[in-house]
Amino acid sequence: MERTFVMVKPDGVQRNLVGDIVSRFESKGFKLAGAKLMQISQNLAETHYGEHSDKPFFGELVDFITSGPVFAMVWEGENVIATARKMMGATNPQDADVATIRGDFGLTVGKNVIHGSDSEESAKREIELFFLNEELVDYQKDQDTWIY
Ligand code: RTP
Ligand code: MG
Repeated sequence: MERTFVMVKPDGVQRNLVGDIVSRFESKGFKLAGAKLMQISQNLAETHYGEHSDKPFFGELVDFITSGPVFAMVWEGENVIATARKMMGATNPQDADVATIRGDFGLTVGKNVIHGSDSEESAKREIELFFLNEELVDYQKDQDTWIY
């Protein structure tokens, strides 16, 4: 089954949005495979956002993502990578549809509450970057027979 990396950014943690965000993914039918509250180091931030190292906002992005704890998660389920991105909404919360996470909770692109992997390759890379194998759990949930 497909897995993706999702993280509540420091603004979402400070604004007490972790519970709501976890709840949305649970209610949708996805299964949590791993989760932890953590402080991202400078080095991890620069690696994670490496694709943006040439962008003018790179410094700000690294400062922001290391400015407080994040809530890192791995979610599992059919088509979870694309569906998580849909649930998050557009990068700029001002363009994000209502009923998406960024549409409901964000106002500015610099503080847009949540991150989610944008492709299969990113998901694999980011899960490996943030989680040890033994931090991820493979298990059955009774609800799955009512979802699939
Ligand atoms: P993310 O990686 O955080 O999930 O967001 P994303 O895929 O929707 O957007 P991406 O293009 O990967 O950009 C990464 C993060 O950089 C910040 N950003 N700032 N000031 C700006 O113009 C600007 N553009 C992007 C956003 O916080 C975005 O989430
Ligand atoms: Mg991205």
